[in-house]
Amino acid sequence: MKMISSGKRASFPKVLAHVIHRKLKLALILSIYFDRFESLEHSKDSRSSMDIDLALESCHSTIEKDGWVHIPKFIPSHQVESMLSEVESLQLSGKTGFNSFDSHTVYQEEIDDLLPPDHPRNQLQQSSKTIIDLMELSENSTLRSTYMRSDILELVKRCTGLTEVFLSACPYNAAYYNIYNVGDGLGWHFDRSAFGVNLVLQLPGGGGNFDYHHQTRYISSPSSLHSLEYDTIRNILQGNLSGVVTVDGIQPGSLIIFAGLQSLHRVTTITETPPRINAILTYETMPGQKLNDYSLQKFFGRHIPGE
Ligand SMILES: O=C(O)CCC(=O)C(=O)O
Ligand SMILES: [Fe+2]
Repeated sequence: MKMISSGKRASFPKVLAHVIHRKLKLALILSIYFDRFESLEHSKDSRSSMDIDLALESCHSTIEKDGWVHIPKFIPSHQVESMLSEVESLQLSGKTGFNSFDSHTVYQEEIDDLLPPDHPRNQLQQSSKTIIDLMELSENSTLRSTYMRSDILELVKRCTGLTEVFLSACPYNAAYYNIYNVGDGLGWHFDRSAFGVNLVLQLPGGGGNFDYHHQTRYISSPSSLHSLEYDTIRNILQGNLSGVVTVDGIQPGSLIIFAGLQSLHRVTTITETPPRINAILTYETMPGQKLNDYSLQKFFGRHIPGE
């Protein structure tokens, strides 16, 4: 994790060595977990299960402390390749996705007419990117099957500490490819789901940092808005990045789980090719939850009739 601002940092080589060792161990255990979860469940290999339990507990405490966890090398490279080929063949077949170039509030809600345009509730962020959504994916899509994997659901549940995790009921944003070309980026925003799950597939040639401000607000539902966080948001939108971290060390195959509903985050502008490509998996805390129409229209170019 890289502090953007002048935050405190432990810089002792020993601490660093310890952290690196812990991270590598975590990555190893969890990448094994990804491939062997089903068989472990059946074989009850107690030693490996114990290692996995420890790794998951460690992810959980990292999320509690920082609001996000980065699991390097989570997806094996053949699966990364398979998803990148899927993107390429979708594009070749004309399913090039929806290119958005739009402004939005950080809440991903309509403007509040009772407040001025420069109020943090209303201030607009400019974003652009391309989304190839779930509806575009074939029945045997690698992303679709990855999204449905019970081991990933279980992983998300245990890392976040949620009692239950459900697949999204949205036919578009449940799982999608996010493609950022040069000049694209995603402005500061809160997500509409409690946790974002991001599979990194391709790094951009330059830019495209994932910046994150932990626990900008404390809320229980996506549309609760209250004044407590306004000062913090105003500061961040004015460029005062105190408390903002850039998630570093990301590589193709990384998995990042983050509390995007509570925490302001953004993707900085991509400055060099190749494009930044990732897959977003949307899991919800309640059955039947869907993305709101505001975000669907802006980022997916979709609308669910009657909503
Ligand atoms: O692309 C990313 O790294 C983050 C995407 C994100 O925050 C979103 O889609 O809401
Ligand atoms: Fe987000």
